[in-house]
Amino acid sequence: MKQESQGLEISVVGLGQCGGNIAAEFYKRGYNAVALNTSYTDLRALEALPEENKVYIGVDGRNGAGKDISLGKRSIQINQNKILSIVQRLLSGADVLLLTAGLGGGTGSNLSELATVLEPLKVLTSALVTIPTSGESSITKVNAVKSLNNLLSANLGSIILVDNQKILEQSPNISLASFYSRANSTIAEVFNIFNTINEEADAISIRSFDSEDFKKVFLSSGFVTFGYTTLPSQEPLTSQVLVEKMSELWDSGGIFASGFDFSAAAISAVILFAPKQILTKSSADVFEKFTHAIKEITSGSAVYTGIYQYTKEDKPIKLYAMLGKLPIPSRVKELLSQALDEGKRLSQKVKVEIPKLDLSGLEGVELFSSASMVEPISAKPESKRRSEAERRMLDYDKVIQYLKKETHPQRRNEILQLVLEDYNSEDPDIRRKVIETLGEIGDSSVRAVILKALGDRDKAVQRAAARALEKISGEKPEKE
Ligand SMILES: Nc1nc2c(ncn2[C@@H]2O[C@H](COP(=O)(O)OP(=O)(O)OP(=O)(O)O)[C@@H](O)[C@H]2O)c(=O)[nH]1
Ligand SMILES: [Mg+2]
Repeated sequence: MKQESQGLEISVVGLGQCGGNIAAEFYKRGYNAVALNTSYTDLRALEALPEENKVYIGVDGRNGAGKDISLGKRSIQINQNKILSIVQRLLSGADVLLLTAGLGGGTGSNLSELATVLEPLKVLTSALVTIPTSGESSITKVNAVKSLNNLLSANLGSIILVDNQKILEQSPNISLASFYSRANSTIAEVFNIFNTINEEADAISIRSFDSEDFKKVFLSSGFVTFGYTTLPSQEPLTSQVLVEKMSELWDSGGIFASGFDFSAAAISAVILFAPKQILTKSSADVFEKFTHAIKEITSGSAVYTGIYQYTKEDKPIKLYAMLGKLPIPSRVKELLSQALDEGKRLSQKVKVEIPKLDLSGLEGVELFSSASMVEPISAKPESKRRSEAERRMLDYDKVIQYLKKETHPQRRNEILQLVLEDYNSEDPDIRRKVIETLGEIGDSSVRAVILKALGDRDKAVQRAAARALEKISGEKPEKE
């Protein structure tokens, strides 16, 4: 967070497309944030984040995990040292790490694996995740419930469940293009409001709710949910109005998953902001009665309170409430039954063999003479120009390991093309790595590039080319 902030120092690590998008929204609000993804394309789209905060963690230079959780898991495992050192370097000094992801994809669904990789940092860690809309695919739903189950056994301070379905219902006519960006800014905004409640410039504290109080509720383990609402400003406050408004907030409002059993909450917080004239008109025991009512609703949770007086009279009364250490909400159980139902149907479909066409009637029918046969399609992929950012993200050590093992010619060629393309980089470090990689894999097919690099404009690249040439053919280049 920004230096002057009084709130918790929260740093965000986003995993997968959704995770990265949410991390970028936090970054825009002054939080430190890093995005990890198996997809170059998705990382490139995060314009708000500096290049060094976007980290490619794919396997063998692949672009995305295609909803395959096991591929996403391998990506995290293979890149665990890289992840750990980047998070340690870029997010040092954080009180809390907030891991963000959309549950359902192949990458973000491995958030519990990421939490395990980051454990050596010994920083309190929470997860903020989205759950899919009812219209999303059965694979997404199955992935989401599996992933949530893994999160339940991870060592987390709390889990915040954002319900994409609820966000969709709140703005049904929104275009798909703006849906995610609207949802993400709401998510980061609501979270930020809670983390900075105590910093409201136009209010003085009567009973303060400080960052330690926030930490107690926020990191109480289990699920956490929070929300805020505005009250009509003219009337004196009564505990009845406060309870009504809060119940509304929990039952329907907000962006978080519904269906929590509030009587199971172990910890709660309510914070009230009101202008002086309202607070002086309201009887002293209103807030006491209100906290008492909350204790009843939550069957005796520990209640943290805050009361703030606005210095400006025209501000609306605001009520913030937070519940912590909650069990699984019924919305997740609903998602589980959809996943079971739709997942089973899909898995049966996948098993059904597609009937073959009966082509016996076409036997002997030749339409072309053998002389007009078209050339077979070349296995060589089209070479594609990669951006400098993509070039920086390729992990050459992994490429070397991969190329040393891979024997399939087409797959080998695809990766080799990626490496060769990077020799076009402006950055001499990248060109040097390319040449070192070519030398390591010892493949004579790349000899021409190494020879070209002997005349590179950078001396270190030239030296690397000489060493590489020696490696692949035992040849020492002649001194000029
Ligand atoms: N709120 C919100 N949800 C998103 C966003 N992007 C994706 N989602 C949802 O998050 C879930 C996972 O999608 P992605 O984040 O694209 O998946 P991924 O983790 O990148 O995984 P792969 O693409 O399979 O590698 C899906 O249910 C999406 O609908 C976003 O920016 N905001
Ligand atoms: Mg993706």
